[in-house]
Amino acid sequence: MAYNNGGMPDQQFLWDVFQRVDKDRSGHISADELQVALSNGTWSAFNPETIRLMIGMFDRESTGTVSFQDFGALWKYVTDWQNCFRSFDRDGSGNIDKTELKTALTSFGYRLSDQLIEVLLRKFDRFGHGTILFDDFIQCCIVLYWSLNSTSSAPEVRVALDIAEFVYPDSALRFINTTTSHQRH
Ligand SMILES: [Ca+2]
Ligand SMILES: [Ca+2]
Repeated sequence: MAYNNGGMPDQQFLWDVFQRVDKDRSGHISADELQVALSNGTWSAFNPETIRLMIGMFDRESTGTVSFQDFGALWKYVTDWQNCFRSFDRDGSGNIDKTELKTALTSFGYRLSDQLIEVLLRKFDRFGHGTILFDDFIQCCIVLYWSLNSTSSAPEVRVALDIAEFVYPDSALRFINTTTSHQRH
């Protein structure tokens, strides 16, 4: 995941954005509010599963929402993903095809077979176009990251383990254990 370690935007800017996203003025960003605020580049709704994953990451108070205190980190996270997505969308088509996905995952340090790339593409291609949109790309990378960095049995991890089992029957754990070169950039 490409992090540029750029500075945070200033607080006033963030506050303006926060207020626009916080439609009901509750002081917290809910999953629904975040979903409305984000775009995957098409008219289709932003992947609710990606929203859930992101809220969960920045929901330090475990309320199912994100406070202004944590909003800056969330905003930066989304911005970093946008830059990352654009950099891997080599042909500027607004989505990631198989070749672009392979380049992206390789650059993240994942050494995956073409077969597994194909399975990931099918798994996260919500619209059956053979390509992955921005929101699904985030979900794909998060699920992959967690599955390779965790021994927990969270649902997201199970999904990725299922993918591994599909490709490598009887050897999913071996696959997980041997893919150790992944790392954040
Ligand atoms: Ca709200
Ligand atoms: Ca593309």
